[in-house]
Amino acid sequence: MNKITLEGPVWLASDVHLGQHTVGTSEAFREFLKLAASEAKALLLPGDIFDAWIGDDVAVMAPPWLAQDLMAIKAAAAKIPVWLGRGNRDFLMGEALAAGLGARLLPEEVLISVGPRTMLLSHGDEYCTDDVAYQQFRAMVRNPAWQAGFLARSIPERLTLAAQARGESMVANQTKSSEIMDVNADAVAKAVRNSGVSIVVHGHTHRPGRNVMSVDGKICERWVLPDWDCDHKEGGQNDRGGWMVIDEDGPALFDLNRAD
Ligand code: LP5
Ligand code: MN
Repeated sequence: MNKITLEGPVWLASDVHLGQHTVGTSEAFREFLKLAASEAKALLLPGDIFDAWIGDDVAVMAPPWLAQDLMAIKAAAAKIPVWLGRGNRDFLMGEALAAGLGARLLPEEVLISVGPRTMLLSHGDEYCTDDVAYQQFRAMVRNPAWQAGFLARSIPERLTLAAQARGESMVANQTKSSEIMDVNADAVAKAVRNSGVSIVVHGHTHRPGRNVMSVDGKICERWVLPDWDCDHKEGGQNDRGGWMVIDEDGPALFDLNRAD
């Protein structure tokens, strides 16, 4: 498995879900990028930074909302190394996008070493093995032949299909139990055994926190990154979002509302 050795502090954020209508989230994320560029030595973005990525060619004639977000990532990447990982909504991000931003792509699963610790990092959707319908969808859209066929379609066609897929996903999720949409303990244990680490970091499930588990008698930690939403504040809801900082003391999560 690939290993990236980094000097801390390393900052991580995922599941920001930037899109045309996420004005508040986009603004908060751009502020975060500025802060990361001045405070961190590297920035890792392991998936679902975009609500739907339909192909790197979209970045060439990007609509204003997207151009603004891409420029902010590029500005951060001019100051510190930035790594982009693919999530279940932006799995079509490719080398062209990364090169255009001055960033690098993360492998699907990767070991990250910071100081004395090595962690396993991924988006996290691969561990949701109880969600059989999702894993079937995942296998289909990760197939290179399917991707080539999809990318050969026009941009308007791809936008329509992506909107349909997002709509169907939201409907499907309403009928799935919370357990089905979380990681499967055996899948995580398998990843721990394969990688040899005792710290796993991922996003995707939108259940931020630190979970302790035992794998073959070894105490392990699974850290989950938060998702972001700064556009639905009705009912007195707070902005939602945050990031992880990994330094010599290990990982720690920071809430967007409590960061100063
Ligand atoms: O993303 P989220 O949080 O809603 O739910 C995910 C899983 N859903 C997905 C689907 C993505 O949201 C769609 C992203 C589109 C990217 C654009 C580019 C590619 C376009 C593809 C066009 C076909 O990842 C969801 C999980 C959940 O996480 C928790 O883990 O449960 O899984 C599903 O919803 C899968 C469904 O159960 C079955 C498949 C629904 C999609 C069907 C697509 C049909 C396309 C329409 C074409 C006519
Ligand atoms: Mn996801």
